[in-house]
Amino acid sequence: MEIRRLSPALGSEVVGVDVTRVDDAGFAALRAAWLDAGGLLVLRDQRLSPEQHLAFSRRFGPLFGEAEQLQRSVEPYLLPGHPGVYRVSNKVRDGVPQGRARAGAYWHSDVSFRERPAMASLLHAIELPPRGGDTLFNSMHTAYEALSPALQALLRGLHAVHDFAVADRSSWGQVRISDGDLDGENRCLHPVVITHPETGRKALFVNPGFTSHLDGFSAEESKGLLQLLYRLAIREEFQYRHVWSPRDLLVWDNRSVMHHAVVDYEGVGERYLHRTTTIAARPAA
Ligand SMILES: O=C(O)CCC(=O)C(=O)O
Repeated sequence: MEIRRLSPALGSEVVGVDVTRVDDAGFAALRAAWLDAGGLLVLRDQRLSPEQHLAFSRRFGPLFGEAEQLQRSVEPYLLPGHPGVYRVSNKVRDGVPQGRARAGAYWHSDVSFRERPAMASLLHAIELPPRGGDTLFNSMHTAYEALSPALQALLRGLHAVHDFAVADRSSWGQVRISDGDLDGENRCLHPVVITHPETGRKALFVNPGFTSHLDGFSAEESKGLLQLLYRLAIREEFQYRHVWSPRDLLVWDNRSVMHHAVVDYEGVGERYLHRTTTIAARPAA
């Protein structure tokens, strides 16, 4: 197995590994490479059935869709017979969407609106358009570390409300929210700065996709401060842009990475990917 860093801020590419055949020592090496790369691994050329994708994902931890349900509005997009697999796609067959179209077309950290949000997300490319459909990743460790000590100290004492209802606004109405999704289980409070439980590195933990407001601030103060943080965090030098190849399997750590799908391929071609999502412990300051 060969590991190559992809960008200064985050990401490593791994070639020469078949994730269906890694033994425990191989998995420990992959996991260490993942953490070392700031929480983003690109595993090339993985031929995976949904069962193999799920089996590899479970090695990272319990899955949404299996150990705990995701929000109801994603149910139509789960792979029939495999509720742990969420389909991201612009394909429609006989009027039936084959996955969520325009999924994640805004900066976000998966499922941050739950008390136990997402840990690893594993996205596998099955069909890709001839061009476009890249995904952007941003290191929230690097973003935090680049802030002044004075701003870091202020942020370390703060909490933010994350709310799935915010996705409706951040996606310009593309994310349809089912009634049962607004009953409180998809809204919670997290520290604004979290400490990665495995590496001890601190990361900013707010995102435009799901963060509603800063606790204890006026609406205007909260909006201004969050916009400043997003502007400071989403800088090109903290990013890696992934240009997909068929059979790529990407594993990102939602405790340290935000991501953004670039939906520039409508009318260009069909895109179809499978995502599995593991459940993190409650984030701690
Ligand atoms: O389609 C992509 O590239 C990313 C989708 C996404 O943001 C997600 O699954 O959370």
